[in-house]
Amino acid sequence: MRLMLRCLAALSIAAAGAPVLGSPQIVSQTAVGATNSLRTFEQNGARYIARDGQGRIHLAYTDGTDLWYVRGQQAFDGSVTFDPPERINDGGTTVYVSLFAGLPRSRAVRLAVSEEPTGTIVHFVWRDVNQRTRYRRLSEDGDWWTWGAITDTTMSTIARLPAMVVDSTGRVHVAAEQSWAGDNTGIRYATSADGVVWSEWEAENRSATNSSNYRLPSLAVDQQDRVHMVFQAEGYQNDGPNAGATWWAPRYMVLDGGVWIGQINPLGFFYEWGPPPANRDVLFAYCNLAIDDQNNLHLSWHGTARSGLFAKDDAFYVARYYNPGADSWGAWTDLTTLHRRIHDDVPGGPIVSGGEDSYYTWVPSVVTDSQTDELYILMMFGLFDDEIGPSDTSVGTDVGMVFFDGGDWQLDLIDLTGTPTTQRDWFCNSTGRLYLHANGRRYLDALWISGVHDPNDIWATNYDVVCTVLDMGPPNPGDLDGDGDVDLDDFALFAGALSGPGVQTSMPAADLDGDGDCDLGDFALMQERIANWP
Ligand SMILES: [Ca+2]
Ligand SMILES: [Ca+2]
Ligand SMILES: [Ca+2]
Ligand SMILES: [Ca+2]
Repeated sequence: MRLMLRCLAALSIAAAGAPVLGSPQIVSQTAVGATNSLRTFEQNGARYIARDGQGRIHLAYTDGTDLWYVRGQQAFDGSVTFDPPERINDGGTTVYVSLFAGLPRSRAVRLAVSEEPTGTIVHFVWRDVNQRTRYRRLSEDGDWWTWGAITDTTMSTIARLPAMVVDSTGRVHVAAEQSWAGDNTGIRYATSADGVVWSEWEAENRSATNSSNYRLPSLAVDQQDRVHMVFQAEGYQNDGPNAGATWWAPRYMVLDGGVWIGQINPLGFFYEWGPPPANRDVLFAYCNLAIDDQNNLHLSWHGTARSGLFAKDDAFYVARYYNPGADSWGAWTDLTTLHRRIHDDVPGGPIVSGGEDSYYTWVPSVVTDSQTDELYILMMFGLFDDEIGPSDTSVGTDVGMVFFDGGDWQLDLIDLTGTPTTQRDWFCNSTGRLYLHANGRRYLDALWISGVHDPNDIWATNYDVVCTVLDMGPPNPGDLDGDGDVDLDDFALFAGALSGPGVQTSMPAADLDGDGDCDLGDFALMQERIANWP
């Protein structure tokens, strides 16, 4: 009964417009470049944006010809400034561009960041105009950043859509689709200790699972430097036993001691992701794999287990938890539908189970937080098919987020961009981790494409490459001295941070409602935090 009264009191306060602990706030939304393709960040199994150990933001994109690198710095007050773009490729290694559904598909460059004794190294891979998978690094040394030579990963022609991770020794791991005339026969793997000398081999052939194609690899490295990979197996087990069905399943492998070892299908024990019924599709696609600080695996993807219809997608999540004593992982578990569309188009009537809306969702990216048990997943959402063509001029899409607060998933999509609903905001990609700034607040970085399609010129550079930095608030609001509790010692620090309404505080962690200042609204929240501290 007491709990109930407390909840009612909280509701009435909220209704009166009282301040609430801050929800995600956009602190920086910057067009860092321009491109001709909606699909620049389409392979969301790879990362295009990362933070280094000193909090600098590194990102890469293509303008349709060249590949560009941009570095950002975040000041103590949370504001972000970006340096001018630097070209990654040279004249002979411009980006490979194709057409898809009549529109440019220049999805090319990915990056990873590692920390070495001399400083940060930013690693890039891309597929060049000659369909070679190229590598280059940018190395910090004192106050200088030095570009290394462009090297060839020696991956067999044609390896495409590379993903990349770097382990704790600085070794670079790259995986890509092995494609021949659109026929994806396997997954290639290339590795190098120095980014110069490469070796490569076939990680696996599609024959291992009786699949017709292997696609869209995503990589993550664990604390013992084993590399985990998930990719899409199209036509898995010959599509299963039922006529007219098509089955895309995940394939999961681990590189241990230089050998790729096939693992159990992460969705093998979930009925709805098993062999499709006759004349239905079960699609697993565009997966994003992440490993958190406890070595737990997190996997998100979009797919059709709810609709059973191709391209009628929802977004999903599954986890695998690490057991440090046994140095192994338990079963894949916690399957969650990250967003639920009302599928009016499903034979037999719409799938409605509460909390749905009319949006499809695609290409989810996982962000873990080493300070809390929270997870954030960014995705693209919209009302139409994602395979749009040149004449589709009014297709609006947006970038959204759902999150797991440590206890439950908060599944209401939060629209992050604030752009007009007629605008195309496509293929959001995020850093793999929240960044805890020295100012006490956590930041989430995302990269996406935004613009309006020109039906008269498909090659028009009509899209902005947008970097959004979200303020996710302090990990433990009110704990200003960082000793884990919220008490009168913290309150003493808080009193010194009071700035007044609309005035930037000198202690960003004391801005509990996330509006930039430290005023009486934050004071009320601080009182509640202290009063309710267990
Ligand atoms: Ca404290
Ligand atoms: Ca204390
Ligand atoms: Ca205020
Ligand atoms: Ca405030």
